[in-house]
Amino acid sequence: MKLHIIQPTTYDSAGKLFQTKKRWVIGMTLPYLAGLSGPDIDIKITDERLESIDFNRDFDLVAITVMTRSSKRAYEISKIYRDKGKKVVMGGFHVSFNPEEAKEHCDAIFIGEAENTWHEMLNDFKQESLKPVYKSDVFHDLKNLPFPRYDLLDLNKYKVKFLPVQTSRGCPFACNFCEVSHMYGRSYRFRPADEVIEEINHSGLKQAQFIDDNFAANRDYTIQLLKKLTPLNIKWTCLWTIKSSADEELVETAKNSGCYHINMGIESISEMSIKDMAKSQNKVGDYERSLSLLNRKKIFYSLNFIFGWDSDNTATFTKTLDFIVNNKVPLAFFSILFPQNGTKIHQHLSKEDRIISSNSFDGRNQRCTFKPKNMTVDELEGGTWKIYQNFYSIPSIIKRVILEPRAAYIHIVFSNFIFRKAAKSLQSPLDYY
Ligand code: B12
Ligand code: SF4
Repeated sequence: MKLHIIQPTTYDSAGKLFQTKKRWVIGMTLPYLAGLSGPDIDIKITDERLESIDFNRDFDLVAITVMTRSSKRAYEISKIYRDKGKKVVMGGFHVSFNPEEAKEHCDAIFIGEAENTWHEMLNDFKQESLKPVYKSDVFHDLKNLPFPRYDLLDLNKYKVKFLPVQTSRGCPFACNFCEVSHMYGRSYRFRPADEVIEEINHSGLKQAQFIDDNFAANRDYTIQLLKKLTPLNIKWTCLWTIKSSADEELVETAKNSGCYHINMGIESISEMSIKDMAKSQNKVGDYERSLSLLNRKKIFYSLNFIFGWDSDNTATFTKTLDFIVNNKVPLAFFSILFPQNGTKIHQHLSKEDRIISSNSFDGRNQRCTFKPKNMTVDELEGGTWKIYQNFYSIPSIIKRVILEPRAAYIHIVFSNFIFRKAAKSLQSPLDYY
């Protein structure tokens, strides 16, 4: 069987398909789905960000992974294939949260994880009896996961060769905007540490990106894993909560095992906004101490912020900018709250009749899809671009970066200039990854 697995691209601010010759980081979803399919299937994977789809090439089945921002393009790709008589299946976060919408655009959808249903679908396809919906009733225990097929990628197209590795799924917290705790559950599941080490060894790469949403949510497991990682002598990066950065022993163990960079969802510097998003594990008063611990341990970090909370107003942007410039934060990413269907924040805004649009068919960056409480839509959208542009302005880069010698100096300087260019042209710096 010939299977084509696709990650659609997004549209840029001028309404064109966003494509680049190279990506910064390697993605996991496509190689992972290929690994899950097993060795008997002839697989082509296409990341449309890097490569246009050859619609004339013949495949038996097409599988598309869908994020909300790429949903418009995903549906277009599906239509082209279905018009040619091909069967198309879809899965991923957007499909799982918007199944009724996605069902209209393909032959079968997957809700949630694919591990327990993917082979059932492949068999059904061979017998020409595809079901419209595949939904697993239980979460996978994450034992014996297949290795992602990185051999199907052209690694020359990725500037930074950090191998994506997943060690856990789910999150014990319940931030009201978060899709992860809905999709993967609040019980934190993790892979056997030895299987993670085996996967890294198998890849032969000396750099890893742990793509877990909350790496270190189970401190004992993480410390055990990091101790096993130390002899491998690799460099690694992860996403964890700012709370973990206050834990001196954890940070020290991370550094000793090769930690290079940590990304954190700090989300807001306002205690009221942190309350609005039910993210009580983020203690605003502890932020500066956590950031200076990372600086002392020579770990480079980046922060993610979300704007649009009921307590936010136009002054929030100025206060946030002052905080991050004064603390010489190396890199930061700014988003507008996106109330995904099914999340608690969506329920709250719907109850107050404040949802304006679903966003699925637009896909533009930094688009506000609800009525903010203390700002207009224009103020929220404009303010988010403005803080991007001010944070990556020359005076800010000089103060935060150029005059601040620290670990990963060249990487930080280089990224700041790339993100400056992106923010100026209203393209999210995250798109460059
Ligand atoms: C790593 C990562 C990134 C990397 C991507 C690297 C790359 N080159 O691809 C970076 C940092 C660049 C990134 C950027 C963004 N990301 Co991101 N990212 C992730 C993260 C943490 C891990 C993704 C991953 O590899 N998972 C491991 C694989 C194996 O799991 P999976 O993709 O979920 O697939 C499983 C199931 O979903 C399902 N499945 C998925 N697709 C399909 C398809 C089929 C056919 C089937 C059967 C099953 C299936 O089966 C898989 C196995 O069970 C996820 C969160 C998460 N936990 O997944 C967010 C996430 C995917 N990102 C998200 C977002 C919003 C973004 C940004 C838009 C952020 C922004 N504001 O700019 C940008 C988009 C940039 C772009 N243009 O694409 C959201 C998507 C939400 C949504 N509804 O669309 C997520 C879910 C995080 C969140 N907020 O909850 N991201
Ligand atoms: S800590 Fe992060 S992953 Fe966990 S629920 Fe909150 S936003 Fe989601």
